Amino acid sequence: MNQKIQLTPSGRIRKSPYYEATLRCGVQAFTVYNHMLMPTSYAGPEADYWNLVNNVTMWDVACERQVEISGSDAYRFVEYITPRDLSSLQVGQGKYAFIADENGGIINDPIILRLEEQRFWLSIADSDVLLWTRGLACGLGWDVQIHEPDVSPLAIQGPNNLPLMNDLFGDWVNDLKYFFFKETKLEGIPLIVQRSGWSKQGGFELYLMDGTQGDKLWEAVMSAGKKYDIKPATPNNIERIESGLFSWGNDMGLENNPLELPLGRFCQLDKSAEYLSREALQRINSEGVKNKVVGLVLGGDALIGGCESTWQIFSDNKWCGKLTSVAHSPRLNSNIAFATVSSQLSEIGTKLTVATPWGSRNATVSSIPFI
Ligand code: THG
Repeated sequence: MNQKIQLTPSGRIRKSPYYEATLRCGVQAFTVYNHMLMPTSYAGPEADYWNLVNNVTMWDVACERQVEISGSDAYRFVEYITPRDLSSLQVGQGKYAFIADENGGIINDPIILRLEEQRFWLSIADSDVLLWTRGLACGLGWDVQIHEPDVSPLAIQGPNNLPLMNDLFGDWVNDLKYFFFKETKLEGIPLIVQRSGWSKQGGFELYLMDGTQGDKLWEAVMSAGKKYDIKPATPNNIERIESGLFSWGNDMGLENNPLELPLGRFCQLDKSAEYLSREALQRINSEGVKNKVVGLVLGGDALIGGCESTWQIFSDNKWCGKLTSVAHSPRLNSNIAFATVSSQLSEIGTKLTVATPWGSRNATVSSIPFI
């Protein structure tokens, strides 16, 4: 468990345009996400957490790759892959949506950005959406072109994000509503600026549209951020669990369907556009969902360091699910987690037992978000 391993570099593990900059800033650990190195720690999970929660941070999230869909059937195709109704999605707006297959399985949970009437970006979590959408488009025979553009997001997150954004871009950013975006330039660097980010601390994402200028963008933000004591950081496991943000590949995947998550507002099963997962999801919805993704609070000492793989969950000594993410919340002073459990055990207040690597812990189903 405590043994540190090394990753063998090769062309299959891509480097972000901010890679060199993150090394200069003292990055301590990476994961691999969309076949790209993604920083996961600088000062340590808890110190990074306080920088994010108290101040302002910038994150290399170039691994949130874009899958661009264009062509005369682009809108029809994007509606086809999601149970979310996109009919009100405007040019210049994004929406969070599930991509679901013919069984209702979750392929990914991107933000879908509408760049033109018939041009979209799927800003994806960690799965091979490029390949899946290309295969689907080939089978359908529709007029869509699909590729991965040279786009690399850099996130600015934390309560002091706005004064920094104003210094960088001016006052217009104040009027951007959540998930809306605008194309602009910073010192000649082509960007899309969106009010978004994988935390609930507020902020923006700068989608760099020229990978050769990653270092220049990083330094421009860093030097403007000095005044605000900006710190390099990363998507933070503690904060995102507190905030109820789920991670594809951890808290959900192909074996889950969107109805198992407490995110019903992102599914309109009777939307008018045709979509691939309609039959499966309507059937699951009428038969009843077998499993639910829930929040858990675990008793006992602080569980530091998350889980490397799932932990099993029991009710009356019978297996009933698995814990998929865990952290110790310094603000709540408790151990908080996400888990998938049988629906009949998903009521708030239900008592369960989790088998951790350090022995059994009592757990109680709780509402999400935790904060
Ligand atoms: N930014 C960008 N791309 C991404 C992510 C991101 N791709 C991968 C991953 N993150 C996608 N997952 C999410 C999950 C939740 C949210 C954003 C991306 C999110 N949710 C808000 C919530 O749950 O309250 C708001 C959702 C809404 O109201 O529409 O922000 O972070 N570029």
